[in-house]
Amino acid sequence: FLTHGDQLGVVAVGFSGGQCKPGVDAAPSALIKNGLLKQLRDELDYKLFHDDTVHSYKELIPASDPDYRGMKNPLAVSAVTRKISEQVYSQAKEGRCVLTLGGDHSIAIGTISGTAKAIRERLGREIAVIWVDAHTDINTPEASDSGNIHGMPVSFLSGLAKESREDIFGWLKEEHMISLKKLVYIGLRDVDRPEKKTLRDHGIKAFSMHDIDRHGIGKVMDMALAHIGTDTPIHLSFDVDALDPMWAPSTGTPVRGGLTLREGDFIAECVHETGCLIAMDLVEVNPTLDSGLNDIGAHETVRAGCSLVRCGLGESLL
Ligand code: Z70
Ligand code: MN
Ligand code: MN
Ligand code: MN
Repeated sequence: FLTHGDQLGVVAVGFSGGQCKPGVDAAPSALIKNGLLKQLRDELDYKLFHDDTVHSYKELIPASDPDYRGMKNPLAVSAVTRKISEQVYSQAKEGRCVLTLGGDHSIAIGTISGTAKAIRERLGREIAVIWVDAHTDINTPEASDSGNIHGMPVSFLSGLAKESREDIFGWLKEEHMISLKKLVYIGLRDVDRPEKKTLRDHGIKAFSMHDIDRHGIGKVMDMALAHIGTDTPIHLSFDVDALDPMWAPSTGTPVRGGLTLREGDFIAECVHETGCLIAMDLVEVNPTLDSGLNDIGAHETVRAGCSLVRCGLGESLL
Protein backbone atom coordinates (compact mmCIF):
# COMPACT_ATOMS: atom_id res chain seq x y z
CA PHE A 1 0.00 0.00 0.00
CA LEU A 2 1.21 3.45 -0.93
CA THR A 3 -0.45 5.33 1.96
CA HIS A 4 -2.05 4.56 5.32
CA GLY A 5 -5.62 4.16 4.11
CA ASP A 6 -7.22 5.67 7.18
CA GLN A 7 -5.10 8.82 7.46
CA LEU A 8 -5.59 12.05 5.56
CA GLY A 9 -3.41 15.14 5.67
CA VAL A 10 -5.38 18.29 4.93
CA VAL A 11 -3.87 21.54 3.69
CA ALA A 12 -6.26 24.47 3.22
CA VAL A 13 -4.85 27.45 1.36
CA GLY A 14 -6.82 30.53 0.52
CA PHE A 15 -4.43 31.90 -2.05
CA SER A 16 -5.46 33.80 -5.17
CA GLY A 17 -2.22 35.42 -6.40
CA GLY A 18 -1.83 33.11 -9.38
CA GLN A 19 -4.58 34.95 -11.22
CA CYS A 20 -6.34 38.30 -11.11
CA LYS A 21 -9.79 37.66 -9.64
CA PRO A 22 -10.20 37.93 -5.87
CA GLY A 23 -12.44 35.45 -4.06
CA VAL A 24 -10.83 32.07 -4.82
CA ASP A 25 -9.16 32.52 -1.42
CA ALA A 26 -12.59 32.08 0.19
CA ALA A 27 -13.01 28.54 -1.16
CA PRO A 28 -11.44 26.42 1.61
CA SER A 29 -13.63 27.98 4.29
CA ALA A 30 -16.72 27.61 2.11
CA LEU A 31 -15.94 23.94 1.42
CA ILE A 32 -15.32 23.27 5.10
CA LYS A 33 -18.44 25.18 6.14
CA ASN A 34 -20.41 23.01 3.73
CA GLY A 35 -19.35 20.04 5.85
CA LEU A 36 -16.53 18.53 3.80
CA LEU A 37 -14.08 17.72 6.60
CA LYS A 38 -16.84 16.53 8.89
CA GLN A 39 -18.03 14.15 6.16
CA LEU A 40 -14.52 12.83 5.59
CA ARG A 41 -14.15 12.24 9.33
CA ASP A 42 -17.62 10.94 10.25
CA GLU A 43 -18.80 9.21 7.08
CA LEU A 44 -15.58 8.10 5.38
CA ASP A 45 -13.83 7.41 8.71
CA TYR A 46 -10.60 9.27 7.98
CA LYS A 47 -8.35 10.42 10.75
CA LEU A 48 -7.55 13.97 9.70
CA PHE A 49 -4.18 15.63 10.21
CA HIS A 50 -4.22 19.38 9.85
CA ASP A 51 -3.88 22.65 11.66
CA ASP A 52 -7.23 24.30 12.07
CA THR A 53 -6.46 27.51 10.25
CA VAL A 54 -7.09 28.14 6.60
CA HIS A 55 -3.79 29.63 5.52
CA SER A 56 -3.73 32.78 3.47
CA TYR A 57 0.02 33.33 3.90
CA LYS A 58 -0.41 37.10 3.87
CA GLU A 59 2.87 37.32 5.77
CA LEU A 60 4.70 35.83 2.79
CA ILE A 61 3.34 38.35 0.31
CA PRO A 62 5.77 41.22 -0.33
CA ALA A 63 4.65 44.85 -0.52
CA SER A 64 6.32 45.23 -3.87
CA ASP A 65 6.17 42.40 -6.40
CA PRO A 66 6.92 43.65 -9.90
CA ASP A 67 6.33 41.50 -12.98
CA TYR A 68 9.26 39.24 -13.88
CA ARG A 69 9.56 37.51 -17.28
CA GLY A 70 5.94 38.64 -17.73
CA MET A 71 4.75 36.79 -14.62
CA LYS A 72 2.37 38.59 -12.26
CA ASN A 73 3.02 38.39 -8.50
CA PRO A 74 6.10 36.19 -9.01
CA LEU A 75 7.57 36.64 -5.52
CA ALA A 76 4.25 36.01 -3.77
CA VAL A 77 3.36 32.90 -5.78
CA SER A 78 6.87 31.51 -5.38
CA ALA A 79 6.95 32.09 -1.61
CA VAL A 80 3.47 30.70 -0.98
CA THR A 81 3.93 27.62 -3.16
CA ARG A 82 7.29 26.96 -1.51
CA LYS A 83 5.56 26.96 1.87
CA ILE A 84 2.77 24.67 0.58
CA SER A 85 5.41 22.34 -0.84
CA GLU A 86 6.95 21.94 2.61
CA GLN A 87 3.55 21.34 4.23
CA VAL A 88 2.47 18.75 1.69
CA TYR A 89 5.89 17.11 1.80
CA SER A 90 5.77 16.67 5.56
CA GLN A 91 2.30 15.08 5.38
CA ALA A 92 3.20 12.78 2.46
CA LYS A 93 6.47 11.82 4.12
CA GLU A 94 4.42 10.31 6.96
CA GLY A 95 2.68 8.09 4.45
CA ARG A 96 -0.57 10.01 4.44
CA CYS A 97 -2.73 10.81 1.45
CA VAL A 98 -2.83 14.62 1.23
CA LEU A 99 -5.90 16.69 0.37
CA THR A 100 -5.25 20.32 -0.58
CA LEU A 101 -8.12 22.77 -0.82
CA GLY A 102 -7.19 25.83 -2.90
CA GLY A 103 -6.87 28.46 -3.92
CA ASP A 104 -6.07 28.98 -7.58
CA HIS A 105 -4.20 26.35 -9.60
CA SER A 106 -0.78 27.95 -9.06
CA ILE A 107 -0.80 26.17 -5.70
CA ALA A 108 -0.18 22.89 -7.56
CA ILE A 109 3.45 24.05 -7.89
CA GLY A 110 3.55 23.51 -4.13
CA THR A 111 1.40 20.41 -3.79
CA ILE A 112 2.92 18.36 -6.60
CA SER A 113 6.52 19.32 -5.81
CA GLY A 114 5.81 18.27 -2.22
CA THR A 115 4.43 14.83 -3.08
CA ALA A 116 7.04 14.22 -5.80
CA LYS A 117 9.82 14.76 -3.28
CA ALA A 118 8.18 12.76 -0.48
CA ILE A 119 7.36 9.75 -2.67
CA ARG A 120 10.89 9.75 -4.11
CA GLU A 121 12.32 9.64 -0.61
CA ARG A 122 9.81 7.25 0.92
CA LEU A 123 9.28 4.77 -1.94
CA GLY A 124 11.99 5.60 -4.47
CA ARG A 125 9.25 6.17 -7.05
CA GLU A 126 8.22 8.85 -9.53
CA ILE A 127 4.65 10.04 -9.20
CA ALA A 128 2.10 10.26 -11.99
CA VAL A 129 -0.17 13.30 -12.27
CA ILE A 130 -3.77 13.30 -13.50
CA TRP A 131 -4.65 16.90 -14.30
CA VAL A 132 -8.40 17.40 -14.73
CA ASP A 133 -9.02 20.84 -16.20
CA ALA A 134 -10.50 22.79 -19.11
CA HIS A 135 -6.95 24.18 -19.47
CA THR A 136 -3.48 22.63 -19.69
CA ASP A 137 -1.77 25.21 -17.43
CA ILE A 138 1.52 24.44 -19.19
CA ASN A 139 2.45 27.90 -20.50
CA THR A 140 6.00 29.07 -20.01
CA PRO A 141 6.26 32.66 -18.75
CA GLU A 142 7.31 33.79 -22.22
CA ALA A 143 4.48 31.96 -24.01
CA SER A 144 1.75 33.16 -21.64
CA ASP A 145 -0.54 35.92 -22.87
CA SER A 146 -1.97 36.64 -19.44
CA GLY A 147 1.08 36.48 -17.17
CA ASN A 148 -1.12 34.62 -14.68
CA ILE A 149 0.95 31.93 -12.99
CA HIS A 150 -2.05 29.60 -12.57
CA GLY A 151 -1.65 29.02 -16.32
CA MET A 152 2.00 27.90 -15.82
CA PRO A 153 2.30 25.35 -12.98
CA VAL A 154 2.93 22.32 -15.20
CA SER A 155 5.75 24.08 -17.05
CA PHE A 156 7.59 24.77 -13.80
CA LEU A 157 6.91 21.31 -12.34
CA SER A 158 8.20 19.54 -15.44
CA GLY A 159 11.24 21.73 -16.02
CA LEU A 160 9.90 23.18 -19.29
CA ALA A 161 10.20 26.56 -17.58
CA LYS A 162 13.45 27.11 -15.74
CA GLU A 163 14.48 29.93 -13.45
CA SER A 164 17.62 30.18 -11.35
CA ARG A 165 16.40 32.95 -9.03
CA GLU A 166 15.76 31.12 -5.75
CA ASP A 167 12.97 33.56 -4.84
CA ILE A 168 11.15 32.98 -8.15
CA PHE A 169 10.75 29.19 -8.34
CA GLY A 170 14.53 28.54 -8.35
CA TRP A 171 13.81 26.60 -5.12
CA LEU A 172 12.29 23.85 -7.31
CA LYS A 173 14.99 21.17 -7.54
CA GLU A 174 15.28 17.89 -9.40
CA GLU A 175 13.57 16.01 -6.55
CA HIS A 176 10.45 18.21 -6.87
CA MET A 177 9.97 17.58 -10.59
CA ILE A 178 7.61 15.35 -12.53
CA SER A 179 7.99 13.55 -15.85
CA LEU A 180 5.80 14.66 -18.75
CA LYS A 181 5.55 10.95 -19.62
CA LYS A 182 3.61 10.36 -16.41
CA LEU A 183 1.22 13.27 -16.90
CA VAL A 184 -2.34 12.78 -18.18
CA TYR A 185 -4.85 15.54 -18.91
CA ILE A 186 -8.62 15.04 -18.86
CA GLY A 187 -11.36 17.52 -19.80
CA LEU A 188 -9.41 19.93 -22.02
CA ARG A 189 -11.24 22.47 -24.17
CA ASP A 190 -9.42 25.82 -23.86
CA VAL A 191 -5.77 25.28 -24.75
CA ASP A 192 -3.52 28.09 -25.99
CA ARG A 193 -1.57 27.73 -29.28
CA PRO A 194 1.88 27.36 -27.68
CA GLU A 195 0.43 24.86 -25.23
CA LYS A 196 -0.87 22.70 -28.10
CA LYS A 197 2.60 22.69 -29.60
CA THR A 198 4.05 21.60 -26.25
CA LEU A 199 1.55 18.72 -26.04
CA ARG A 200 2.56 17.57 -29.53
CA ASP A 201 6.31 18.07 -29.16
CA HIS A 202 6.45 16.07 -25.93
CA GLY A 203 3.79 13.49 -26.78
CA ILE A 204 1.83 14.34 -23.64
CA LYS A 205 -1.19 12.12 -23.01
CA ALA A 206 -4.28 14.32 -23.18
CA PHE A 207 -8.01 13.58 -23.30
CA SER A 208 -10.04 16.55 -24.49
CA MET A 209 -13.82 16.91 -24.27
CA HIS A 210 -13.81 15.67 -27.87
CA ASP A 211 -12.19 12.42 -26.78
CA ILE A 212 -14.74 12.06 -23.97
CA ASP A 213 -17.60 12.58 -26.45
CA ARG A 214 -16.08 10.00 -28.80
CA HIS A 215 -15.21 7.21 -26.34
CA GLY A 216 -17.24 7.97 -23.23
CA ILE A 217 -15.72 8.70 -19.85
CA GLY A 218 -15.44 4.99 -18.94
CA LYS A 219 -13.11 4.19 -21.83
CA VAL A 220 -11.18 7.43 -21.36
CA MET A 221 -10.45 6.52 -17.74
CA ASP A 222 -9.33 3.03 -18.79
CA MET A 223 -6.94 4.61 -21.30
CA ALA A 224 -5.74 7.27 -18.87
CA LEU A 225 -4.96 4.74 -16.14
CA ALA A 226 -3.41 2.30 -18.63
CA HIS A 227 -1.01 5.05 -19.70
CA ILE A 228 0.09 5.56 -16.12
CA GLY A 229 0.44 1.85 -15.40
CA THR A 230 -0.57 -0.08 -12.30
CA ASP A 231 0.95 0.50 -8.88
CA THR A 232 2.10 4.02 -9.76
CA PRO A 233 1.48 6.69 -7.10
CA ILE A 234 -1.08 9.16 -8.47
CA HIS A 235 -1.49 12.84 -7.63
CA LEU A 236 -4.94 14.01 -8.80
CA SER A 237 -5.08 17.76 -9.44
CA PHE A 238 -8.70 18.73 -10.05
CA ASP A 239 -9.57 22.19 -11.38
CA VAL A 240 -13.30 22.69 -10.83
CA ASP A 241 -13.50 24.50 -14.19
CA ALA A 242 -13.20 21.07 -15.84
CA LEU A 243 -16.87 20.76 -14.95
CA ASP A 244 -19.39 22.45 -17.19
CA PRO A 245 -20.44 25.89 -15.87
CA MET A 246 -23.88 24.37 -15.46
CA TRP A 247 -22.45 22.45 -12.49
CA ALA A 248 -19.66 24.79 -11.45
CA PRO A 249 -20.39 28.36 -12.54
CA SER A 250 -18.44 30.04 -9.74
CA THR A 251 -14.92 29.82 -11.06
CA GLY A 252 -12.56 32.37 -12.58
CA THR A 253 -12.59 31.05 -16.16
CA PRO A 254 -15.79 29.12 -16.89
CA VAL A 255 -15.68 27.41 -20.30
CA ARG A 256 -18.82 25.91 -21.76
CA GLY A 257 -18.97 22.33 -23.00
CA GLY A 258 -17.41 20.68 -19.98
CA LEU A 259 -17.82 17.58 -17.85
CA THR A 260 -21.07 16.78 -16.10
CA LEU A 261 -20.80 16.51 -12.34
CA ARG A 262 -21.29 12.75 -12.70
CA GLU A 263 -18.37 12.51 -15.15
CA GLY A 264 -16.21 14.49 -12.76
CA ASP A 265 -17.19 12.28 -9.84
CA PHE A 266 -16.53 9.20 -12.00
CA ILE A 267 -12.98 10.37 -12.76
CA ALA A 268 -12.32 10.80 -9.05
CA GLU A 269 -13.90 7.42 -8.27
CA CYS A 270 -11.76 5.64 -10.85
CA VAL A 271 -8.61 7.16 -9.39
CA HIS A 272 -9.70 6.13 -5.90
CA GLU A 273 -10.37 2.60 -7.13
CA THR A 274 -6.75 2.17 -8.22
CA GLY A 275 -5.68 2.33 -4.57
CA CYS A 276 -2.78 4.49 -5.79
CA LEU A 277 -4.07 7.97 -4.91
CA ILE A 278 -1.42 9.75 -2.85
CA ALA A 279 -2.80 13.31 -3.08
CA MET A 280 -5.72 15.30 -4.39
CA ASP A 281 -6.02 19.04 -5.03
CA LEU A 282 -9.31 20.84 -5.51
CA VAL A 283 -8.76 24.30 -6.98
CA GLU A 284 -10.39 27.34 -8.61
CA VAL A 285 -13.66 27.31 -6.67
CA ASN A 286 -14.53 31.01 -6.35
CA PRO A 287 -17.62 31.47 -4.17
CA THR A 288 -17.65 35.22 -4.74
CA LEU A 289 -18.17 34.91 -8.50
CA ASP A 290 -21.86 34.33 -8.74
CA SER A 291 -24.17 35.23 -11.58
CA GLY A 292 -27.31 33.70 -10.13
CA LEU A 293 -29.82 34.90 -7.60
CA ASN A 294 -29.17 34.25 -3.89
CA ASP A 295 -25.68 32.80 -4.45
CA ILE A 296 -27.15 29.65 -5.97
CA GLY A 297 -24.22 29.30 -8.34
CA ALA A 298 -21.67 29.60 -5.57
CA HIS A 299 -23.46 27.11 -3.39
CA GLU A 300 -23.78 24.63 -6.26
CA THR A 301 -20.09 25.01 -7.10
CA VAL A 302 -19.09 24.40 -3.49
CA ARG A 303 -21.36 21.36 -3.37
CA ALA A 304 -19.83 20.04 -6.59
CA GLY A 305 -16.34 20.53 -5.16
CA CYS A 306 -17.25 18.61 -2.01
CA SER A 307 -18.68 15.80 -4.13
CA LEU A 308 -15.51 15.50 -6.23
CA VAL A 309 -13.36 15.26 -3.11
CA ARG A 310 -15.58 12.67 -1.44
CA CYS A 311 -15.55 10.56 -4.60
CA GLY A 312 -11.75 10.76 -4.81
CA LEU A 313 -11.54 9.66 -1.20
CA GLY A 314 -13.81 6.67 -1.54
CA GLU A 315 -17.39 7.71 -0.86
CA SER A 316 -18.80 5.59 -3.69
CA LEU A 317 -17.31 2.28 -2.51
CA LEU A 318 -19.96 -0.21 -1.55
C1 Z70 B 1 -4.68 30.66 -20.04
C2 Z70 B 1 -3.54 31.39 -19.37
C3 Z70 B 1 -6.35 29.22 -16.88
C4 Z70 B 1 -7.50 28.43 -15.25
C5 Z70 B 1 -7.48 29.92 -16.77
C6 Z70 B 1 -5.75 30.29 -19.04
C7 Z70 B 1 -5.27 29.44 -17.89
N1 Z70 B 1 -4.20 29.50 -20.74
N2 Z70 B 1 -6.35 28.30 -15.93
N3 Z70 B 1 -8.18 29.41 -15.76
N4 Z70 B 1 -7.88 27.69 -14.22
O1 Z70 B 1 -3.79 32.45 -18.80
O2 Z70 B 1 -2.40 30.92 -19.41
MN1 MN C 1 -6.16 24.86 -13.87
MN1 MN D 1 -8.77 25.63 -15.61
MN1 MN E 1 -7.69 30.73 -23.90
